[in-house]
Amino acid sequence: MRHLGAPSLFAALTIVGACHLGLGLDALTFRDVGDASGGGYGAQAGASESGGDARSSTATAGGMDAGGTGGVGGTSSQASSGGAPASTASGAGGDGAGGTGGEGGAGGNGGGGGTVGPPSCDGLAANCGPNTDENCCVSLPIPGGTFNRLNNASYPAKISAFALDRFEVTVGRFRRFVVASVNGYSPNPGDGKHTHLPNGGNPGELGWNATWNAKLPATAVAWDMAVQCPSQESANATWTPAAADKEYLPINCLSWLHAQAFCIFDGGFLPTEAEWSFAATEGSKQRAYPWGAGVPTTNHAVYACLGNPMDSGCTPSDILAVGSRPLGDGAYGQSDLAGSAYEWVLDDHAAVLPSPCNDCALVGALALGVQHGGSWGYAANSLLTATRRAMAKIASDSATGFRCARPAP
Ligand SMILES: [Ca+2]
Repeated sequence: MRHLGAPSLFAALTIVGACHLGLGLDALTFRDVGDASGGGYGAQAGASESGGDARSSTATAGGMDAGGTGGVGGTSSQASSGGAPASTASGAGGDGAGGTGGEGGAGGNGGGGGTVGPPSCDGLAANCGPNTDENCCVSLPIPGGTFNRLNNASYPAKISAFALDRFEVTVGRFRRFVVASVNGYSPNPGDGKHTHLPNGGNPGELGWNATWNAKLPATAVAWDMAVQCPSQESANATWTPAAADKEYLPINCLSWLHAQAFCIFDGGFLPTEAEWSFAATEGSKQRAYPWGAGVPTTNHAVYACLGNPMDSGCTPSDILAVGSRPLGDGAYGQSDLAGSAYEWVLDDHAAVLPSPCNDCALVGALALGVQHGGSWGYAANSLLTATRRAMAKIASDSATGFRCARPAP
C-alpha cells in the first residue's frame, strides 16, 4: 500500500527541507535546525505568505498522498450530515485501528437512541480545553457580516452566519472517523456543500467528488500509513495506530481530502477561507491576531517550538493538547486559531483572492490548497490573521491540522 506521494512531490519536499525554499521564510522559525532529536526539522517545511502576497506555489511540498489505492468498500449506510446517528461511531471500536487491540472500549455505545452531537465525539470523554473538561466537539456561532479578508481593504467580503468548532480536530476524534472508514463509511458525492447559505451554496461548489473515495485509505493499516508525517519529521506525527497519550493533541500530517472527509462524516464541512478569516479577525474589527493586537506570548498560542519550555529546539513535546492557551482564544470563543496547527480551509489557493466575495469560495480541482493560522513550529508572524500558506491538497506536514465548520445553529 503506497503512502508516499509521487516521486516528484517527495523530491520537492526534500528540496524544501534542505534549503527552506528561500521564499516565504518570514513565517518560519529556524531555531531547531540541526536539532539532535531529528524530530522537529520538518515542522518548518512549507512557506507562508501574508497580506495577499503572490507567492503562489511555494509550498507545494509535502510527501503524502491520500494513502491507499484500493477502493472503498462502498457499503456505507451512514448518514453523512446532520444529526449524527447514534450508530455512527459505534460498532467501530471492535475493528480497532491496525488490529492493535486496544480499542475495544469504543464499541460500547451502539444502540443508545438519540445521541446528539457530532459522531466524532459520540462516547468520547469531554477532556478538551484548558481545564480538560470540555466536549471536544463544541461548535460556536459566528455571526454573519462584512469585513476585509487578509486585513486588506482590497479584499472585502460578506459572509453569512455559520458555526465554527471551538477546537482543532483531535487525534481521538479522528480515530472515530478512521474506524468508521474502515467499516465502510465514505462520503457521498456532493456532500459537504454549503447548502445552508441564502443562495443555496457557494458558486461552483460541487461538494465531495465520487472519485475521491478511491484516494481514501480503506483499511486500518492504510490509514496508519497515510496519516504519517514526511519521513524526515516522522516523529512529529500525532496519530498512533492505537489510542495512546496523544488523543487530545491536534491530528496532523493529513491531507485536505482527509480533513474534508472527516468534516463531512462529522456533519460539517471545511470552512471557506473567508469564513475562517472572519472568525479570526472578529469580522470588521480586523484583529491582527485572534485575541487582538497584543504581541504573541506563549500564553496566547502554541508556536515557535515553545510548547514545551523544557526541551531544546523542536520536538514532538512542543505539540500540546488543543485549547491549551486560552488567552489566545478568538472573539467568538475558538481556541488555537493562531498556532498549534495550520488549518486547512475549503478553498483552492490563489495569489489574488476571488472578488467580489458574497459567501464566496474558490473551489475546483485537487490542486493547491490554503492553510491559515500558523503552527507549533512556526514563528510569531505566522500567527497573524492575515498569514496564509499554500499546500498541495494531497500533501501534508506536521504543521498541518484543521477544524470543521457547520451550518449556523
Ligand atoms: Ca490552529
